[in-house]
Parts: sequence; C-alpha cells; structure tokens
Amino acid sequence: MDTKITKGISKLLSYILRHSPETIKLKLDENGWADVNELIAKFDLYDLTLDFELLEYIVENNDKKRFAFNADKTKIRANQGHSIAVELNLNQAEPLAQLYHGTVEKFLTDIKLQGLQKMSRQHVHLSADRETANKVGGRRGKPVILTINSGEMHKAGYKFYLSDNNVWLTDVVPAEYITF
Ligand code: HQG
Repeated sequence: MDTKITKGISKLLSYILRHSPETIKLKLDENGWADVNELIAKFDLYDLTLDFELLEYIVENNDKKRFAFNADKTKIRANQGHSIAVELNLNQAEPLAQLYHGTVEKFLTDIKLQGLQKMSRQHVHLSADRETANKVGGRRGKPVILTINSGEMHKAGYKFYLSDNNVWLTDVVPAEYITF
C-alpha cells in the first residue's frame, strides 16, 4: 500500500469524521458514526477514491488507531479528537498517578493562568508517556512537556476517560495540578 496515499486519506478522514462531515455532505449520528457505504460513495476529494478494502486497511494500520468500525463494519467513526459535539460514551477510568501534555512555549503564560482548556476540541488530551506527549507538542514547534498530577485530580473528583486508542481525556486541568 502506498503510505503517502494512505496517510493523505487518513488525514482527510480525521478532518471529516472529527471536524467537518459536511465537507462531503456526510451525516454522522449522535455517537459520531458514519455509514461506511455513504462515506465511500461521497469520498471524492482531491481525486482520491476510497473502497472498502482501502478503508479497512487504514482502520487496521493507522499509526494511532484513530478510527474504529462497529461490529459488522457497516459504520465507522473517529475514536477521539472531535470538535463537533458527539457522544462517544467513553469509558471513565482511573488515571495513572501522572499523565503528560505536550505543548509549546508560546501557550505557557495562558496555561499558567487558565490551566489546560479543551480549546476547539471536546476534551483536553493527555498522554500516558513523555514520548507521546513529545510528539503531540512537536506538531507545533519545539515541544514542552507538562506533567499532570492526575492522581490528585482524580482524588479531588475530576473525571478521566480513556479512548479506544488509549488517549487520556478530561474536561480541564487546573493550573495547580500542572508541573511546568
Ligand atoms: C493548547 C493529535 C492556551 C494545548 C494529538 C494545545 C492529540 C492552551 C492547543 C490530539 C490552553 C490545543 C490533541 C490555554 C491548552 N491557553 N493554549 N489555556 N490550554 N492549550 O490540537 O493536545 O494526531 O486541540 O497545549 O496527538 O495538541 O490528530 O490539542 O497545544 O492526541 O490523532 O492549545 O490531536 O492527535 O491543540 O492535540 P489541540 P492537542 P491526532
């Protein structure tokens, strides 16, 4: 499989399924699922075409397991990362004592004042290890890794969720739980 093509299609799928299904006139249900046949039929962006075999390959081989099928593979959705309102019915979970967040220097002043906010997404995204946080921060420049005192947050009643692709999610991280 040409990785350039599969990567390109993965990026477009992330955009469509997390942020903008209307770009290809696709409808998601309230849980973020799209009908697979409808997606394939409507996926005609930038001369890229999709068939079921390619979609299945992408779902199975995507480096971060960003997408999931339902049991009979008639529906597909993004596992996390949405900006549109969808109910993912995420599993609440007790977090590790520490989690990590990769960001960049220019956001630190605001993060110190406001804590970590969801910004345009449905949750604040946290990583279980520094290496992953480093990659997340590296998308925006030289990464800065913040350590989150998630154990204490959980004790204080903050809820944490673990997505199907192992991203830790929460609603907000107040600054007092962040080591800068
Ligand atoms: C920052 C990717 C100012 C925050 C990744 C981040 C992740 C603040 C940016 C997933 C702030 C939001 C999400 C505040 C947070 N003031 N800036 N109070 N609070 N920020 O993209 O965590 O590859 O929405 O530090 O791997 O970077 O697409 O969040 O820099 O899992 O699957 O505001 O996206 O996954 O950016 O990334 P984002 P994120 P995929």
